[in-house]
Amino acid sequence: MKFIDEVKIFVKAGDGGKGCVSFRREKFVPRGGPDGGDGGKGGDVIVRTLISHRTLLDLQYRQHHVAKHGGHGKGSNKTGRNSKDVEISVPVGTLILDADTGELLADLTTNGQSFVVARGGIGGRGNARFATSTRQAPRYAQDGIKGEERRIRLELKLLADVGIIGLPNVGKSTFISKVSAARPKIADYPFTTLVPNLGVVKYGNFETFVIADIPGLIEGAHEGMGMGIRFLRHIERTTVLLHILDTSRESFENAWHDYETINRELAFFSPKLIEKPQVVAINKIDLPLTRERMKKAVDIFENNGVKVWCFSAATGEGVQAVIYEIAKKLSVK
Ligand SMILES: Nc1nc2c(ncn2[C@@H]2O[C@H](COP(=O)(O)OP(=O)(O)OP(=O)(O)O)[C@@H](O)[C@H]2O)c(=O)[nH]1
Ligand SMILES: [Mg+2]
Repeated sequence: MKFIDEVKIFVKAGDGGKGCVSFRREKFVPRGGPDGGDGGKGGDVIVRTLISHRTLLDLQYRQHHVAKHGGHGKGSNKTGRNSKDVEISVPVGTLILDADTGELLADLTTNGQSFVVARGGIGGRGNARFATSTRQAPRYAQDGIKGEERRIRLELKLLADVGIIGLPNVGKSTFISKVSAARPKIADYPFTTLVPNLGVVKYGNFETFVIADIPGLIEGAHEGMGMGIRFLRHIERTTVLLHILDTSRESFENAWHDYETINRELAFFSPKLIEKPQVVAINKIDLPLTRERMKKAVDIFENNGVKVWCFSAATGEGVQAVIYEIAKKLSVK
């Protein structure tokens, strides 16, 4: 399924129905009073989160959402019908912004949460409402109020507790598939992951947490290199980052250099991202080459005051310790 995390749509609520001008006509009653009913309310356009929705893809194909007008009032004091609301389903974690001003209108973070993006107009009053003792036969009624319309931008920012960062091919997706039920594509080439994946981790007595696997970052990502840095918005709401390193790759020189490259790209995206606590870990220690380079890499980090874990997502060695460290950091947040 295609993953779309930003769309612009046009929404228009229904206008209120017109009030009616009418007079009672009854047999044997020579002059009936006013009996024009009120117009009905136009439908609202409402955005609502639905847990089963994972992307904003549907909305890319349907960009106009228009609710029906309220029914007009009728004689015999009949009120026009209220029109149904139009509901737009979005994933949990969707932000609603005014597309023209950029103003944030709502941030929908729980399932079933809703926000009215365009309010339907109320119906006009019929002439029956305007009768007074001195004016017993009013010949006027109100028009309905116009429904609101606006252009909105919907932006999805996934909700996860932990974000996995690192260069391409370091084993981010392998890690999430090891510790959760998520089954992202894994392959021995860079940029296998093109869209974020979420996985739920249950570890020991710790509370369940959600982990997000995102595409790999490379130097210059902030200038659009590789996959760029746009998808980093999906780890903006995390509490902890798992920073995975791979010392086995062909072009490997220095783990510290790799670590700083990624952190620079995070900083370019947002200062908030770089301030998040990181669990730093070297993957693929099942490979003899990694084992050989491990000691030196760990030393460099320790000399710089950064603790580093070592694990193998393939065999599972050391994975528990990494999860434990993440869970600990999450529980002190
Ligand atoms: N030997 C070994 N190989 C691993 C380990 N973890 C991952 N790999 C391999 O490394 C390659 C890349 O793994 P992925 O999980 O796709 O890496 P990624 O970081 O998600 O890569 P991108 O999505 O491209 O950024 C695959 O061929 C994996 O099988 C490990 O612990 N040991
Ligand atoms: Mg991947």
